[in-house]
Amino acid sequence: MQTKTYNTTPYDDQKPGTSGLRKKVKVFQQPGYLENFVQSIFNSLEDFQGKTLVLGGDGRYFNRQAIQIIIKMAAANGFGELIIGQGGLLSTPAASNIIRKYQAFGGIVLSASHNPGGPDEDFGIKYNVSNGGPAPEKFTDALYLNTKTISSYQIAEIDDVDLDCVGELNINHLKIRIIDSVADYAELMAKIFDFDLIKQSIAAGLINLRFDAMHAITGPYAKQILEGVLGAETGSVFNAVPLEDFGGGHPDPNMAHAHELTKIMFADNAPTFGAASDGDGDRNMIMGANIFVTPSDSLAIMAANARSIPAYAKGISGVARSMPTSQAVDRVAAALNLPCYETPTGWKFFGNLLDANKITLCGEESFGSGSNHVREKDGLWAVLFWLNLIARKRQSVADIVHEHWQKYGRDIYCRHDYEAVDLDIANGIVDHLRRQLSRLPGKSWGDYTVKYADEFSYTDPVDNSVSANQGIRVGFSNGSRIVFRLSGTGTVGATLRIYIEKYEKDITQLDQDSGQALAELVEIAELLCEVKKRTGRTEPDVVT
Ligand code: G16
Repeated sequence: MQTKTYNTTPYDDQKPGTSGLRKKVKVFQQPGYLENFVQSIFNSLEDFQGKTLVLGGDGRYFNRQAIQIIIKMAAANGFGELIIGQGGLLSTPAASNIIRKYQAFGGIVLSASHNPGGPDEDFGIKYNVSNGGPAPEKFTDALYLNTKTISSYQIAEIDDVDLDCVGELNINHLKIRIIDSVADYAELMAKIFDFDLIKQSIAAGLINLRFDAMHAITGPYAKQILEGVLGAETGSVFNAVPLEDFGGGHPDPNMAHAHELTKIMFADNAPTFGAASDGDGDRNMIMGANIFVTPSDSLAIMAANARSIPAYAKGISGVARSMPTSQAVDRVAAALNLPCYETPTGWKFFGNLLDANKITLCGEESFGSGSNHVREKDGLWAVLFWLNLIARKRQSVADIVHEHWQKYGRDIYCRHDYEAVDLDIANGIVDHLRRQLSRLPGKSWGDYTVKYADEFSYTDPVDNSVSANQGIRVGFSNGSRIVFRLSGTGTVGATLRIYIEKYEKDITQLDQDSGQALAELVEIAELLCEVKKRTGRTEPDVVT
């Protein structure tokens, strides 16, 4: 195989964010832009020659072109085998499973997750290591350094590969395997959950479900598992065909973007269970008839009931949540005497804890939850967890949630996002918050007295690496919290996220409207950060 070396010059904007590099498609289409980043990944790796690389993406616009380029670069750089999802498609959790199952050296996942797709929208790329999880910061820091000094990249002069036919192809020393995107993942799910029980509950009408695949990658996975294997009625999975532009929507499973599902679940005679997943299949939203389960509550409920699920029947070793996720799971951990870890935002921070078996379950407020079965969050896994739980408990989603609140209290929660904020203004807000930290403890507004105010820093208990500046926390003496941080996944300006949480343990107050319950804290948040004053905006772009 002939390979060719191309000279290049660095781009200065290739610093990976919370989950890889996410930019507008047009940025990725600049000459050498994708190639520079991919070569920088390879330049940051050692001893991969002759080994296996997994490759797949969420099918968004530019997925196929990017895959053909990466195949040629992986070939030129000396990988021995490429495992690629049919059509270039692999959900993020499925890619993680394939890396683990076939003991690959690593994988490249192409996705901008819940961000919109299309020629004028977003694309993304990240590298996952041999445990199947996103590369840790040590690697992404080295990768970024490589992007700043890169001077050439290598391409093999081979034809485009037919991505649509499952099978094998050998090109000199390189084996290329195109695999069924769903089969290995479906097999894994059948090992974790009690599929017979779920199937019986669906057949008996105890579970009547709707799943919104949002025209994204989970469509084929959910069709095969929920309808094909578990017998949900045909059409239960809707928006099931993955489209390059997700049908023009944001493939983000929350009530703001999954409005079709939300309408169905809040109608009279709503189905008993509703769920949605995102662009690359790692996020989930859980709903019951006339109820939305916050991701933080979902994690806590999973932890409290893990023994109901075959794979976790012997108990779980511990739990973790990202710092801005509500403290609901902490209460479960305390009651069950389990270790509970608070990590920075980003699934990569759970990897070491899972590998060291310090935790079995983990999750984030950003609609993500998962377990030690892969090293990514997993949307359909969460859906199957809930279905298995409903089938075991023979209770509605609302009853499961209320029973949980009665036992542990309720962490009333919401997140306000201010998107595409001018970078200088956003940095000004963070600086303004930072300057107040030392003066805040002891300060009161109504019932809220600040107990602590700090900037979150995390020391990984496994490798002792330190991640500083991970968001600002203001904690109150009554257990409430306000957290501020800038998103690491946006592609335009800065996104300010404000996370607001109030703990309610009075059982007569558990059903309060969250908007009303959190109104005072929302006002305090504005007094602290001045986002409305500094941006001239009157409300957040998205409330979840
Ligand atoms: C990614 C990360 C998550 C993180 C989320 C939001 O998810 O994997 O760990 O919680 O981004 O991050 P940020 O608040 O920085 O925007 P995904 O689903 O976008 O890959």
